[in-house]
Amino acid sequence: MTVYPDYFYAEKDFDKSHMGYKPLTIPEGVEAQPLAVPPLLAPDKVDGNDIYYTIEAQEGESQILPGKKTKTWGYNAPLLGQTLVVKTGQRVHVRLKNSLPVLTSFHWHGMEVPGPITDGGCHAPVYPGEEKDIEFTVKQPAALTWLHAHPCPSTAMQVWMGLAMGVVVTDDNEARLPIPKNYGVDEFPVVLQDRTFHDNQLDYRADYDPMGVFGEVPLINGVVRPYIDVTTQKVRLLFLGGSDRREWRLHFENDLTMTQIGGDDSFLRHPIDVKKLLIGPGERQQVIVDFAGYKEGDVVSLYTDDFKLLEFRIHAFEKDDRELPFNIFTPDDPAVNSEAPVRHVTMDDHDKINGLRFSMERIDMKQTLNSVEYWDVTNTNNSASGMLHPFHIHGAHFLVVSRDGKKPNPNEINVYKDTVEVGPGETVRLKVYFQNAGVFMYHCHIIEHEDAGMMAQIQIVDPKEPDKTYKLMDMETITNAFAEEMGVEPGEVFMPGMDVEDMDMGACFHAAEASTSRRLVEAVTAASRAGHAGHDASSGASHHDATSGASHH
Ligand SMILES: [Cu+2]
Repeated sequence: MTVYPDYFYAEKDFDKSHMGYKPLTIPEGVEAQPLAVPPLLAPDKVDGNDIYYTIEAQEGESQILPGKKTKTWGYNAPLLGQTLVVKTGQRVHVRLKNSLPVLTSFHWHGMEVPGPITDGGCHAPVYPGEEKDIEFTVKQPAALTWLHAHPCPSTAMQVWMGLAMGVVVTDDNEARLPIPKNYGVDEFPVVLQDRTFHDNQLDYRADYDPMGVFGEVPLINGVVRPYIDVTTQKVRLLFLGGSDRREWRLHFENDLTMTQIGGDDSFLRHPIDVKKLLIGPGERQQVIVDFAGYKEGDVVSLYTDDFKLLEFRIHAFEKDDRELPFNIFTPDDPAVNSEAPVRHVTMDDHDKINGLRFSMERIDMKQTLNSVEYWDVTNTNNSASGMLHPFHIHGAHFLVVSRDGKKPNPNEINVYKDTVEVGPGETVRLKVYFQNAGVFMYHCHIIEHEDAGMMAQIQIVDPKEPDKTYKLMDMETITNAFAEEMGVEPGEVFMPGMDVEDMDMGACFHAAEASTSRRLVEAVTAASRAGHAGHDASSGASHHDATSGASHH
């Protein structure tokens, strides 16, 4: 089998080649500890093919560094979340509960569910103290997808606080494959993130950079210096690029080969052997590592660039020489609608799509349900000095057809994806397929870019209901809601880059600052109320009418 020795992207385009890049460090005194494996989320109820869950966004505290605990957010956990496992064909009912002091949303990144409410972008806020019920049928093959907060333009800050969790789809094909699938024993989700700490606390405002925020400390499943105890010959790793800005350039010590078996939304048609793996924000890559050449007591490490990220401590294991079949997945590859023109999407500067910043009430494109179309996605950054922008589409999967008319990377052929890195000056052709109607966002997944407006939306039209319209969120409503929660005037809420006039950049980040704890919110509220004696607290009172589907007080 061919072994691919490189990252498939030009070194000049790597994040480390750019201004503002921050290398990783391990703070003094941090001991190695086992990789945290998020527990599996237990269902509330199972009724035949219907399964019921509750997901609660909550505040908590986490022992990340020695000394003071860090105030963090998570789903049914103080930080990140529990892992939700669903099966293809299942009808999934989820009660979304917001116990945070601010509004949030629950976005199913990689799940092909209807938009815009179930999808959980900015049109589907769940207000503090509220619950909202959604349901969907799992219509896709086995893969690691994820749930994260997406209340634009506060997505980056909420993800920074910890709101991200794995959503694993399983199916019969996966069950048949001779691959490790004993969760937490030989199969591990690996959520790759980075954070900066200020006196052990997160402070998004202090670290903000509109070009994308780098954290200085690695956080792998919430652990700074993790190791895995290897008790089987083969280990399966489900990597998730969960950082706001940082790319992960993974490779093993001693050039140990990784067999890549999956991408964002499916297995690959054929496994491939790689020495190096670049994972951009939002992307997922799935590999099997074979430790046959190691013995009890050995330690072998996974690096990003020259930084040691994760240790594998080898224990005694039984031989496992099961071979993967040549074909591990058969992607559907339906014909492209020949009547549809090729769509052209440009990613411009660090804050625009097709020359425009995001507007919540503007539909930028329409596509017919179940129609497969070509999208040519161009990164218009200067090819000498621009950056990779990870392009993501909600509620869809795509096949990567070509890069500048040439063959795509070997690990993005014949695999379903929803996020793809596009190099400066490069055009990537995608075959895009939506199997649910609604309004869906597409955007750069450098989260600061998306919050700044590098985002647009498409309406997927069911020919059976050609005139259907959707109630969309608007800037005034969401601004008033944030302002009310923070106890500040609407004009003082920072909405980066969106279609809002007269916003004072200097007054930004009340959101980031105030949201770090309820106490702080209360303090800010009290201070603000004292400072604005005439403030009318009812100014945001109409926000609960903004979307259908929200439960009521
Ligand atoms: Cu970008």
